[in-house]
Amino acid sequence: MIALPSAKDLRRQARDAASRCGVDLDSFAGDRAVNSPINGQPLVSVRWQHAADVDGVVTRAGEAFRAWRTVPAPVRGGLVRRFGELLREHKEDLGTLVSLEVGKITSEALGEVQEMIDICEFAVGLSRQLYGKTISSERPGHRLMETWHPLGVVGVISAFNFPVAVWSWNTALAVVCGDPVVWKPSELAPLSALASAALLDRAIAETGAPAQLSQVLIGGADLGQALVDHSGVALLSATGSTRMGRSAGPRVADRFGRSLLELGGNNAAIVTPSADLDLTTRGIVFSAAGTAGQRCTTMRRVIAHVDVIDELTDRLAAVYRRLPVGSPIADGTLVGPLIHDAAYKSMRNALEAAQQQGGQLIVGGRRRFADEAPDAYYAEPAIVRMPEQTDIVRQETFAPILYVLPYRTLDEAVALNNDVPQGLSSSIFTSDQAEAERFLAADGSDCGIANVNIGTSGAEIGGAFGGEKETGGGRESGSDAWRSYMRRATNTINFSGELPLAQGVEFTV
Ligand code: UN1
Repeated sequence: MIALPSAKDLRRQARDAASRCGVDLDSFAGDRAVNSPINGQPLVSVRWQHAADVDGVVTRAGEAFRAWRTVPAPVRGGLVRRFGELLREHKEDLGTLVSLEVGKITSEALGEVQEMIDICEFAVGLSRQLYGKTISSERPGHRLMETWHPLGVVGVISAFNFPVAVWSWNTALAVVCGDPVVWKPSELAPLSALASAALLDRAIAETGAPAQLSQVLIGGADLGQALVDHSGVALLSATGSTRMGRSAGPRVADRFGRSLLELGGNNAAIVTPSADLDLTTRGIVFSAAGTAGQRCTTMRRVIAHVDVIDELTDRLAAVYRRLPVGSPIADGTLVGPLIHDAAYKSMRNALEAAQQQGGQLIVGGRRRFADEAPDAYYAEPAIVRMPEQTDIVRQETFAPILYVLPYRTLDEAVALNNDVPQGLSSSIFTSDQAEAERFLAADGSDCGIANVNIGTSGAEIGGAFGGEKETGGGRESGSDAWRSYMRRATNTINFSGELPLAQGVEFTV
């Protein structure tokens, strides 16, 4: 049995939460249903914009850019500070919308909003730290330096699984870097997008920043395509499938735009014989089953030493058997629904393929609550023991399937970790420092994120986030990811009163 609130109650919750954030959903009413994965029923219907609208939106963003780029960066930080305060005030409202629209359990939905608050704090500090270098010149009486300037309009395409946090990583940085943002959220999650954007609009109005600094495009893939191709978009930051990135990346490059891609992951943990299996089990379960396996950082593979693989698999299976699957807004649930029927179908297909390729289904994989909620897709997270890393294991299936593979030597384990097309996140569970260092070394994990004794998901905002190979190479969020949102100028300043040329060149007439 699943205790589901009535469809009417879910609709009321969505409406109330949006309204508290300043969004009157009636003013966006249209013919496109926004379904809740909790019951598979419409929460509300919205109007979609058209590709023809994009040019005007980008042009207005360009106007905002020309005003905003000369505002001092610490003043720009003031806007982000106010936005962060509003996010704190409305954390529960946004969390509710995230749960209703994409099915995240309450704690993870609130965690997503916390990431938004955290990146705002980071960006406010950053607004006084957009440092360039001073470099020694080879010529007397000269100085070299670099200056970082605002880049231009930033287009953000975000995915359903982090419907608001990924936009805020981009937006908080872009705004302090002097750039306006045009956002095309996932068509599956327009409500949390409208609510987040309304809070930013309020901060913009209160601080007197240009109104068109933040704009949202509600609609389908054609809007994203128009952003990809628009020469007025200086940076396109896109999160989604490798297929989407393979199309968008070259098109942005073709017009000499900049892109920041955050695409698929196929993240693994290596478990060595010295690993603390209690901690390892907890770390794996959160990363593999959390968010119903729908994070790009979700752990999809465990590469376990032959001496521990049986015990580890037994421990994982025991925890999986008691994982509470159910309504994401009910107390105690840890695994909510998949986003839609296609996600469930891809899970079923992958499980079938894995078994054809020699895999043994250890636990999970069944659909739950199909009688009470025929249009919602709740699935038991699955564990499949694989004899080797077959084709299906090398693919990213955006669902909670964990493949467990054996290894004998650490070199073999590292090779398996790296032998997938994606390169986002990875971890090693070990108590042996040499093994940990080997995993983190130049010939270790080839991923953008490599962890020790924690899972692959749930990164903090302070580090740069992103990965290599088919993950797309982009870095968002913390560290020096801000540089993608600015252009660098190298300046040579001559205060010598002479004109010596570099490289000893003589050119006197
Ligand atoms: C994503 O799934 O697109 O590290 C982002 C994590 C989160 C972000 C995931 N902080 O799991």
